Amino acid sequence: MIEQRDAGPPPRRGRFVGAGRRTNAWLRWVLIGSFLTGWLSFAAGGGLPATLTQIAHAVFGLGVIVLAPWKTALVRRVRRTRPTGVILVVLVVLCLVGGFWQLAVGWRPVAGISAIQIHVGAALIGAVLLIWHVVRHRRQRLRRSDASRRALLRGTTALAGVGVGYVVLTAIAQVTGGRNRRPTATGSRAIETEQIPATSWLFDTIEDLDPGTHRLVVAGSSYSVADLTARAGSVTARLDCTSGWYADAEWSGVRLSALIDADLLASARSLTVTSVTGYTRSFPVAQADALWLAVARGGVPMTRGTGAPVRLVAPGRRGFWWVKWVASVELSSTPSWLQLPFPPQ
Ligand SMILES: Nc1nc2c(c(=O)[nH]1)N[C@H]1C(S)=C(S)[C@@H](COP(=O)(O)O)O[C@H]1N2
Ligand SMILES: [Mo]
Repeated sequence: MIEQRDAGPPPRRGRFVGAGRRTNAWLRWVLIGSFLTGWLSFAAGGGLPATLTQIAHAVFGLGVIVLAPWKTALVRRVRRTRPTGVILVVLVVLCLVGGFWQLAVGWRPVAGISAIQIHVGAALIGAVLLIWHVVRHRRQRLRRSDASRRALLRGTTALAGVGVGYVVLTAIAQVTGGRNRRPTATGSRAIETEQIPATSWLFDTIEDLDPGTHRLVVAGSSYSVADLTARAGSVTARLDCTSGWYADAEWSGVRLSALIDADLLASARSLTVTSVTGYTRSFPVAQADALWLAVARGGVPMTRGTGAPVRLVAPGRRGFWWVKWVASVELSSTPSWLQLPFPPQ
């Protein structure tokens, strides 16, 4: 629509610049929205928060596609394209392909690389380049005339496009990926318990600990793996990794509340679970009842890649909270929200 109206002869340049300003402004906000909702959807454990962030993320992602023809018309007018611009386009395309691949196919890594890894990797590098790109170009402020009736109409059309796209995407996600593999609220698809892969959040090492000698310290008391095994109960929980798979399993373990004195717990604000690798996550003490130190999965000890001999089971939270190779659980007076939202390793 815009291309036809605005790609006219030079005298109409003023109007063209206005359309360009609007396109760039929209695109900028849509990309920022995609980035932020992507992280939010990693933070959401499930249920309504996950559903809402997934919808928002999809809407922003579709917004990028809807704006693409307008942005293409703008880029065509640029005399000299810079390498960063070209790389930025490639990254946005890679990111979209990764996202739609996960949506339609689910977790199916090729050469050890998953769709979500491409999606997030492209988004992270793209975000840096985007900042560079925006800073480098003269800041285009929106003017009052940018909110004209025509602009509003175009905005409505674009929104309708996004809406239709969302319905189509949801339908695709429901019918693809095989039977009983519909995505959940977080967008993950089921895999068998036995297929649970040894998964690192980023670059953590895989530990090889001796279950016979490994000891862990929980709020000042030292426990062997045998101590925990002797007291273990069972909990069924869903391990839902942000790389796009989930698996339900029955874990054997001990609730943290059963290992920590109630008065000690009441005097603290958070508890910090730390791996022998240094990987660490903190939780509100109120959740001590629903956090488990697990020694077995499906009745057999875990493999070394999946956290043997002791790992955390945190039902309702995404996989990156499930600290593997636990070395210690410490009480702290610092609130748990004062930690990095995602582990740095
Ligand atoms: N120490 C440590 N624990 C960790 C991780 C890690 O990299 N290091 N990765 C987390 C992530 S992202 C997930 S999804 C689960 C994966 O558990 P799995 O190896 O049993 O699949 O462990 C979590 N616990
Ligand atoms: Mo994960």
